[in-house]
Amino acid sequence: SPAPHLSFPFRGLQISSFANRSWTRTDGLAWLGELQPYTLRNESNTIGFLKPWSRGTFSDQQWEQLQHTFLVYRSSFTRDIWEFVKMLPSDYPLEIQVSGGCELLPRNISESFLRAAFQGKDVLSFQGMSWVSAPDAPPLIEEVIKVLNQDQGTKETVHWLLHDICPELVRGLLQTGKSELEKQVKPEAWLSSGPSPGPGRLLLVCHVSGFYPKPVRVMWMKGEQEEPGTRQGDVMPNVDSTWYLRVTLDVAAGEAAGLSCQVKHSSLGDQDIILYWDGNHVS
Ligand code: ELG
Repeated sequence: SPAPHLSFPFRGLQISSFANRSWTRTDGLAWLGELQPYTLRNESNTIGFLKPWSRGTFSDQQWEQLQHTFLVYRSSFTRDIWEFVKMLPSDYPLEIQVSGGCELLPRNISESFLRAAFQGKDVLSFQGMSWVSAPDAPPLIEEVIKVLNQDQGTKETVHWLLHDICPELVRGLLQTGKSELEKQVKPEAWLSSGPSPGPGRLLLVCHVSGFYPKPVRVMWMKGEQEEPGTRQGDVMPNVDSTWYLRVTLDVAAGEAAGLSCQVKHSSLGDQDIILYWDGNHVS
């Protein structure tokens, strides 16, 4: 079965939309592995704790300080962009996405990153102690970088957030959120037939739903052999932070009997789910 998660990357995301000279909004959210502990909506001046364990091991006073840092940043960032727009040839609407975070690695090491995209393309990142432009960023980004690199105070704050706060936050969340992060929820599986792919052909559908965590392996089998025509859909979210997947196989109607769908998931241990196509699934 796929191995259970051992590492939980933390990533904070910022989405800023500038529709025109006066309309803008910035939303923030953060993920730890597959779970979302925080939100910071444009309409709100407080970080929303979405999980009972979101506080981690930080004190109320530390949270007040962090929240203050993000609120100052949000308004400064908006002001900055309005200034930068005057330097750039670009016109509204503008979309800026910033993502940053960290991951704890073995031996007490942690790895951090921060990067930003402009109109959907990477433009800059923070490396060590300074801002650098992305490989094929438009030349004018260099002007933005120059301005950003002159602000020593901000660079120190970014470094502090990435290399001190982030790993410490994650260490706390791994303790307070342990049982939810490491939970194992078994999938249910069922078979159906899909729209016929053509005359004399059947579309066999194997549905797998309700599992956590996300890694799963679902195969159509003939005996011990994987059917090469197996097509995996995308893993889709259910509303309860479990996952759903469908896997299909296009076969000649006469060859469906004896095929089975096999599901491997960490919650099942070695007890794979195996469902046999018995011809009663035709809709
Ligand atoms: N500095 C106030 O990123 C992603 C988390 C970053 C947190 C940075 C927090 C620091 C901050 O808010 C703003 O700085 C003044 O006050 C500070 C103390 O509160 C210090 O004393 C500092 O020295 C002083 O200057 C500062 O205004 C800063 O510029 C805010 C935005 C910085 C920033 N910009 C950014 C821009 C990030 C990603 C992408 C872009 C541009 C993308 C390209 C657009 C065309």
